[in-house]
Amino acid sequence: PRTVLTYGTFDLFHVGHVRLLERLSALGDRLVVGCSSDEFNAIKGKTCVMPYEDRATILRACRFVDDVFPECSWDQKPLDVQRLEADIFAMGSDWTGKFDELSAYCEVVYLPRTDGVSTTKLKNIVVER
Ligand code: C2G
Repeated sequence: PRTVLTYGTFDLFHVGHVRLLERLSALGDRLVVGCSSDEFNAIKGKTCVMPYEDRATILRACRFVDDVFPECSWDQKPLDVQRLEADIFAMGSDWTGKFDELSAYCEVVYLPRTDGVSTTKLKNIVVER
């Protein structure tokens, strides 16, 4: 099956994530997501509201996602592409150009981000008591 591979933290799962995963799933028959582990997020300098298990469970519940595995380092992508026999590696446009070296293994695609929504924005919404 034509396999699409992407990675991300997917904290506070929101419509920007859904719209990306929806478009990615339309590029092939199977969409596999490398979900950043809590330890890797610390390396990325990101603090998450939700722990890995919750973020992975939510991703698995998404109709567009076929499988989820942990992303633990920056340099596991070539191995993942080969292990999963991915045909396409794709990310949102904030990553444009950053993973072009993967074109040695598969197609590399960057899709436009969804403006106006982000985990950071959601985190900063103060809930009035
Ligand atoms: N995204 C989007 N629109 C938004 C927010 C995010 O399309 N409004 C996309 C991002 O471009 C990314 C994916 O959703 O492709 C996941 O976003 P994050 O959870 O912020 O992922 P990130 O921390 O960028 O991790 O090795 C790659 C990293 O793990 C990517």
